[in-house]
Amino acid sequence: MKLLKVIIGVAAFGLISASAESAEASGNVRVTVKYEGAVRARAKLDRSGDPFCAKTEALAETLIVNGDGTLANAIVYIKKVRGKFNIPSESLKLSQNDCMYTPHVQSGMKGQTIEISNGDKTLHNVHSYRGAKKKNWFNIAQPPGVPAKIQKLKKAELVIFKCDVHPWMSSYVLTTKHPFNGVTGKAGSVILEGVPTKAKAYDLVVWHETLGEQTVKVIVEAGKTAEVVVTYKGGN
Ligand SMILES: [Cu+2]
Repeated sequence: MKLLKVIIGVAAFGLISASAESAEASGNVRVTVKYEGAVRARAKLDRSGDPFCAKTEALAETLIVNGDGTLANAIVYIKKVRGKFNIPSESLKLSQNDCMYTPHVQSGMKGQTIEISNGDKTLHNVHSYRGAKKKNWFNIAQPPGVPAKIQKLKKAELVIFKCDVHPWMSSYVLTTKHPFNGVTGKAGSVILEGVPTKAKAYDLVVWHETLGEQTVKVIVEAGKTAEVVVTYKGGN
């Protein structure tokens, strides 16, 4: 009986290592996010309520279209990827400088920590909301000079950070169970590298804070880079 168990154990181990080997084949996905529609100048934020914040000017970040028609601050991620992936030991960083959250949008992995700091000579109040239902999460005051708050991002979800003192301040952090996520910047595209190949197409999600979410299919082939273009249609 004991021997039989050992044999079954070895057979199961053989299966696991075989599937791990096949999972090593991977490819890349390059996602370019475009915006079609009228582009208006970004509004200047009214920050007169706080004398410290009023010293500097800042523009609204709700829609940032690059000069080449691509869209910044869109989160790109693959919905589900099988396998276990290492969680980066480095914290995500969220700073409050000149009364704005920087970065405005970022992505990381479930289980990663985020370090929230205040570099301003004014009080900020970090109020966070998590998941699709925007459930209240932690809410802390950060007066000038306090040490950074380090918080673990325990779930794969979207977290929104707001400031109860300054209503124009907001930041978005999306975490996934794998590392295949990113945020478009000035270049308007993201490369997801080393995505395991799969016989069927992956669901690829693009999210933007005001333009919403789109899901497209992408097939990842070994050693190749799949090119995906996702377009948001804006108003006239
Ligand atoms: Cu604030």
